[in-house]
Amino acid sequence: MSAFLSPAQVRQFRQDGYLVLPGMLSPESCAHLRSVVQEHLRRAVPPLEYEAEVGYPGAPSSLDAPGGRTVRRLQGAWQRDDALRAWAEDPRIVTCIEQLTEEPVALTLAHHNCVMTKHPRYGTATGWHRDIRYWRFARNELVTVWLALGDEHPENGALKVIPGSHRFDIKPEQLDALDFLRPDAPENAPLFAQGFTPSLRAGDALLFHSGLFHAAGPNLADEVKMSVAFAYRGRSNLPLAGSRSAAGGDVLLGD
Ligand SMILES: O=C(O)CCC(=O)C(=O)O
Repeated sequence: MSAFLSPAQVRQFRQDGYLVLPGMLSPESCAHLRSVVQEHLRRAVPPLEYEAEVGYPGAPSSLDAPGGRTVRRLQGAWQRDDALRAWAEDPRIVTCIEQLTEEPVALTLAHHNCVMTKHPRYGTATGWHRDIRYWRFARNELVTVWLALGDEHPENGALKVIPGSHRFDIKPEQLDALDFLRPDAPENAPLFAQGFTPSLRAGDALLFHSGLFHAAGPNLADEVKMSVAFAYRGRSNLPLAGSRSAAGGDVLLGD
């Protein structure tokens, strides 16, 4: 198996549950992807998910309310555009995921597979959660690759992570009905205190484990924040039959 990550980076991912890979895309490639995203937003190319549909606290109450058509996700990113597909299948990313899963890999089309667009004003915060909460696979061992198309920082709603939290045992009472860490549970206060915002510049990729707790704030800046998110699994980590994870299909990579 070829290598892109150093042994130290693989150890760091196993320990912390995330890893930043700086400069994975050139400024020109990022600018091209941003222009693709802007054009798809302008033409409202489906499939789209709106803030009103996600329904997080502070979201517009309906599609017809002020800000109701604020796009949260351009879904079907792999199917949407050649440049997005090329990024999803980038041989460097495939090699990284092979190293982390220690086997050949597949891209899951059911989850993420989107461009997250966090808009000023109507783009809402996301509570602390593990992506695996609504994914159904044999093992909690998927890896999300989050590509920043612009700089991400706390002011524009960058992702925060709790390092090492993919290894934490969490009691049911620490979670709400949607499996977010409850803000009011006393046991969660020390976890929130460990929250950390990895610094991401345009073209950097953040890899994180499907069991890592992460969250994000609202966008208090002036420009839309755009991030591409794809999720990968080792090929032996199959989606459970009959689940939404299985229904979305996947793409075998690295052949
Ligand atoms: O950008 C955000 O608000 C966080 C998105 C996220 O964590 C998710 O959709 O799983």
